Amino acid sequence: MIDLSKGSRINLSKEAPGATKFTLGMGWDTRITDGADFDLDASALLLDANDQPVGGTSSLVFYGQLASPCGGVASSGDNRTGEGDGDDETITVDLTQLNADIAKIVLVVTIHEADARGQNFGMVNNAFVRILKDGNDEPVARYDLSEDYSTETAVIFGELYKKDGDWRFAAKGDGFAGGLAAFLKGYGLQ
Ligand SMILES: [Ca+2]
Ligand SMILES: [Ca+2]
Repeated sequence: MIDLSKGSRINLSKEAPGATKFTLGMGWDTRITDGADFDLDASALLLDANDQPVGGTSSLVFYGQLASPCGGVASSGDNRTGEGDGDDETITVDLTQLNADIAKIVLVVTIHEADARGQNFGMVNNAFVRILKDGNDEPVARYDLSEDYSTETAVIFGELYKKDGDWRFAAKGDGFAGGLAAFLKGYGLQ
């Protein structure tokens, strides 16, 4: 397994030759607060080669739209607590079904109603993203987000992207304020 650090990239076509289906597992643990729900959500934004959303508002795969129109990207659905060590929410990508316009899949994790509940990534521990070749328990690569976040309410965990015909993964760990709404606004979606 390849241990990724912030900013590192791998070529999945080389590290997992022949694989056409990947599971992107994401996990986190939340610090117990005052009993209010603390719900993180993993979403995947589908972009073309010019970083434009593919299919407008249907370009986001998340708990509100569990699969992309092409069927190539799917969400495991909404985990509300983040309890446990394993993947809390997963995104699966089937390259054989993927709309040919999709060249980048951005994985963003946001805190549901973060501002109303006074929650941020400074209260989140053990965040990670791992890439599994379908049918394999041992990940191809894993990225533990080691940065100390504070007031951020959204973090881009990583990106799956196509370059020179190969699918690659970049470990990101970029945090920002404004949650999912701010993230989507950056792509003209809200
Ligand atoms: Ca959730
Ligand atoms: Ca967890």
